[in-house]
Amino acid sequence: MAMKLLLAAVTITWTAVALAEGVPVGRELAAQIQADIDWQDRVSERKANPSGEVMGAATWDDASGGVDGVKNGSYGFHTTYSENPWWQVDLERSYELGRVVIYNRMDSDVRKRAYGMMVLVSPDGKAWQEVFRHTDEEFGGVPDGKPLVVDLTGKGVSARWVRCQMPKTVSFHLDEVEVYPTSEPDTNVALHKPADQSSAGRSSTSKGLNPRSDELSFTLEGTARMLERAGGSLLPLRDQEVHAAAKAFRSVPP
Ligand SMILES: [Ca+2]
Repeated sequence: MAMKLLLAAVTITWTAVALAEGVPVGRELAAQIQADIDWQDRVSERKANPSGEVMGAATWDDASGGVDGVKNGSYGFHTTYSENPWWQVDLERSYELGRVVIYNRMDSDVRKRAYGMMVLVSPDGKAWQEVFRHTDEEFGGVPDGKPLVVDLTGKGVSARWVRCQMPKTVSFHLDEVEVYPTSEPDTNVALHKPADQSSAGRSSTSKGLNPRSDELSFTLEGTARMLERAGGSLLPLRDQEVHAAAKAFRSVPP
């Protein structure tokens, strides 16, 4: 549904731009844009889900449940049963980290799946440093008021990305992850930030948000490049026309 609305917005905006700029558009272009969306969906599914298990949602979509502010003792995200599964959040800028507070799933007897979890941080989303590793002591979440509190205060840990990862083969799920920087110890800077995870499966669910990762973002520039690579000639657009159309598209209110 979101993609259809997106397509409608693109088509309408493109048509408006086309009228102003004199660019020919029509059903053929709309079909190509839809093909682009379908292609991106297929590629992201294959990449995210090597096991072939049916996905309930895209990885970024399910992962957003770990930072949606909903803490109810159930799972906010849920990977497939896989080797070293991970979940991460992009804080969108670097912070000196004070605390990472992790709420476990408590709605069935699976809380031990998260035991042994590692917390890693990264300045760029590529190079990771382990800053914490849980041992076997119990930790809970909302129902018992005993989330795992990873205290990094005074350890000089600065990062933009925070990742939770399991060092074993397991289904990985948590209720919520909160990140508090030393500069604002009462502000959860992870709330509603872009998240992602290693895989999504039948237990993954859509949280109804718009795509936020670069991989899934949709632009007319991207479509034009994709058609060019595919050898298509349906878009005889000059760079400036593509740029103008993309700029107009981005100005459409969400
Ligand atoms: Ca949540």
